[in-house]
Amino acid sequence: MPYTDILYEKCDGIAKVTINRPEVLNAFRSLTVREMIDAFRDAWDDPTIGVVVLTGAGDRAFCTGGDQKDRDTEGYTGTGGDLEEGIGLEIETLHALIRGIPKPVIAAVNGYAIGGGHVLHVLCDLSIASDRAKFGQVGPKVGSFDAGYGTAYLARVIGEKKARELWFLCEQYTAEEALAMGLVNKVVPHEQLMDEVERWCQKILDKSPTALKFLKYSFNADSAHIEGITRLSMASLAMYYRSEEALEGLQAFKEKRKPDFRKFRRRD
Ligand code: S0N
Repeated sequence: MPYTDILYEKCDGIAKVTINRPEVLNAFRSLTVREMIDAFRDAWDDPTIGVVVLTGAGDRAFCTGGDQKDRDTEGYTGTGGDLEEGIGLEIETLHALIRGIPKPVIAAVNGYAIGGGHVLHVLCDLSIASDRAKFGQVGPKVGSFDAGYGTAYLARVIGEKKARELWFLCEQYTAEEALAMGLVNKVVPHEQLMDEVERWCQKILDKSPTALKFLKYSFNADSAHIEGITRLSMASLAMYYRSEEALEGLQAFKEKRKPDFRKFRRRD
């Protein structure tokens, strides 16, 4: 499959998926997600591949989540986004693949990991960050949320208090702060990121693939119920996107202004 929105390379046991939309800080649209799904399925099927690396093109961003310029009251509507139900992105399938692929997935976080992009790195088995990387969730600022893996699994990784802080305050955290809260495995100088990731890949490639597969399944088993929460979350997100409140967040982002959510506060 020729790709438009991603780069996909395979070399010496390593499959590398690069989100290639630097003009929007590697935000993903429907087509991007479909291409990532295709690449992850290929890496799953290919017996020569032992580890997958996920990263973003350019110097500024890993991924900044859903492309807000491709979103309207029906959800995400960009190229390839003709899903009849849901938010217009096959994001649940992508999340399930990153978790399910029986090989370690390493996020090489080369810049902003924000919103749905932050969720992607959280779902990867390991995260190695450039010292320039920035982390955060922005959903409540832009009229969106991921109340599945984005909340429940994040809380497993960094604890309930920090996870709630990330979502309720929508602030950005440095790579060092991310390391301190257990959100990433290692921070390295920006220029050394891909060399360090390569070293981690080689160490993994030397190990028993079957042992790694069963270990990954075993780690996943304890949080497997979150898949059900994710379904609820995406279904409610599709309904929320149709609300005036969500639209205010979206419009404010597009108009580069502060959203006015105060008028939406209700008794329930
Ligand atoms: C990343 C931020 C903080 C960077 O700010 P900075 O450095 O000031 O750069 P900008 O000038 O803002 O950005 C450069 C250009 O890139 C565009 N751009 C950046 N991010 C996006 C994006 N996500 N969609 C579309 N365009 C984007 C800018 O507009 C700018 O373009 P020009 O030069 O033309 O003005 C800052 O950019 C920022 O805050 N970005 C928005 C991030 C965002 O809103 N992400 C989506 C967040 N959504 C959620 O959290 C929802 C939950 C979720 O996880 C999810 C679940 C399922 C499905 C989808 C999502 C999802 O992510 O929406």
